Amino acid sequence: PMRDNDGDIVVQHAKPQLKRPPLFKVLLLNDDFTPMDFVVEILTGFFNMSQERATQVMLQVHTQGVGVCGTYTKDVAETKVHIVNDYSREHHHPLMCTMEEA
Ligand code: TYC
Repeated sequence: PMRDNDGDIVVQHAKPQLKRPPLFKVLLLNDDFTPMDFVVEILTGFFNMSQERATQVMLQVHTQGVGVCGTYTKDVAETKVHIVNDYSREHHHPLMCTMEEA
């Protein structure tokens, strides 16, 4: 057992990990070149959206400049951002995906 300077026994309390992890919004940014169909394909393929929801979100990004694809833990959000950006570059589209703390 550990003792302090006076020789008293010190009980070290481990802090229980009860707190929810910080969440991150994955965002799509508008540009003038990426085809609307390609953005809808991204949203259905990587963010589990229906065709209808994906079309709504795509149009929201198109008109407002930015839109939320989903909210995830940091690791999952980072992975989604990388997968989307890699996929867009492979298809020679400038589509930008990023993230911010919710
Ligand atoms: N603005 C694009 C166009 O007119 C469509 C678009 C929507 C691009 C959403 C990117 O994240 C985006 N073809």
